[in-house]
Amino acid sequence: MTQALKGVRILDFTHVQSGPTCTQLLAWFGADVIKVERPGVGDITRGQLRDVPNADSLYFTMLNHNKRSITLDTKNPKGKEVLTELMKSCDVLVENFGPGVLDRMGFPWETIQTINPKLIVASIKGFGPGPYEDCKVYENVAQCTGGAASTTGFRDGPPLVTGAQIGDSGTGLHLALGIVTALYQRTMTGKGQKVTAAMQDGVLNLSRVKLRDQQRLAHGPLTEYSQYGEGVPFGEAVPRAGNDSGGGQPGRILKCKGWETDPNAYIYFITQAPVWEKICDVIGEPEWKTHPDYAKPAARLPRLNEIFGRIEQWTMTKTKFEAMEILNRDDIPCGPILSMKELAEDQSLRKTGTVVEVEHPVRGTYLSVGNPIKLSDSPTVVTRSPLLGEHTDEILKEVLGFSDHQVAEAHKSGALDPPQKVAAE
Ligand code: CAO
Repeated sequence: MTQALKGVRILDFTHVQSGPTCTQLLAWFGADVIKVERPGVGDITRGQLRDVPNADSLYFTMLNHNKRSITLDTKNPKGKEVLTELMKSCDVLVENFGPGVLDRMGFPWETIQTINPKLIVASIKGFGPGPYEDCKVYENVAQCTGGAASTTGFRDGPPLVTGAQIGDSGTGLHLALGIVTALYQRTMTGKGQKVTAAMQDGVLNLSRVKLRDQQRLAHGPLTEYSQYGEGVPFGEAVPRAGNDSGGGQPGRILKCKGWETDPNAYIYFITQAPVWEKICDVIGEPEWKTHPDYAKPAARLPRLNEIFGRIEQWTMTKTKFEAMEILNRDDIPCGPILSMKELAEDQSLRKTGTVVEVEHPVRGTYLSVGNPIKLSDSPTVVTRSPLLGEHTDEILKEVLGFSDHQVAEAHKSGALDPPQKVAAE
């Protein structure tokens, strides 16, 4: 079976997390992704948060599967020449350099268009045009400037960032969609175009429901927020809502059996209106089905703390998995708080390829998140990340048609490292 993006070649100029997540997805869908790295150094994440001496870090390996690596000093004249040839041979250039880097390298959009008018140039920056466009940005800066941090956490605590990398991986996902869309449009226009995704914009897009609530505030209190039931007045901006549900069905994180010693013995419980009567039966409050204070969703809103307190009395008598099983028999939406340890050991995620074991010649076997997007006609096989410059000669010969002599000349110029030999595979 062939893969969806087979035949598409990506010039991958990305580093750290946001860009690499995008190109990794494209590689998983079958694109030939050529990662261009600085000689001697490579992507900075290769050496960050190292757990095994001299091995590429998990940070790097988990973001760069299914790619090939070429080292190239793009500030060296020979390096620029090779880069120009690569631009001619690729369909998409993806980059997430700091603002202005590509221009300073000598490759502004106008120049790239003359090199290859069909090339799609896809970029991630921290901000779009505006006061902050020249700023460098990392994950948490994006979470803070995109509206996520101000709406995450508890009302009486500081803003919080989330462990989910919505600024980096979230924007990578946005960019990947932009790229395949531009590829589709190119099939009709024959032309490349610029695709940009700003991390602030990506985070704001994912925080969309909070901008919804910002506007609802003008028309009255946000009745599904617990502070409404607590009689705490709302201010001018959307407050932090703890674990309140962001949707129309109130929900909370509740303690389960063992919470005193297990930091993850909790369950998310949603009091979905269509199953309210079943909830009343399960928790042992059948009279709430008809009681005017509890029977209808609107009546329950000012009493959410009391209601969830009562439900929690029940969840505390069950483990999170027992509660999940009992509640799902009645179609009551809920979800146990799963630790990373539990997810790593989850056999169903292994079966679907969402969690995969990967072999690496230097670090051995490690776990990774595989492709979370499943295409029935384009299966993903996760292969290990490349060593720094592992495919330099292969790419020069196979993609650019260099002879052995030309490859030797390129190495002499100092623009590239000799390719790394894979020790034992
Ligand atoms: N050969 C020669 N030089 C190279 C090179 C290569 N192969 N690859 C990169 N460089 C050079 C660039 O030309 C640049 O040089 P100048 O500053 O002289 O123009 C230099 O490396 C630094 O590039 P950078 O600004 O992208 O890297 P940084 O480490 O200083 O900043 C980051 C990193 C992530 C803050 C910045 O790239 C950025 O803001 N990117 C956009 C937003 C983004 O994606 N952030 C998420 C990162 S993940 O949390």
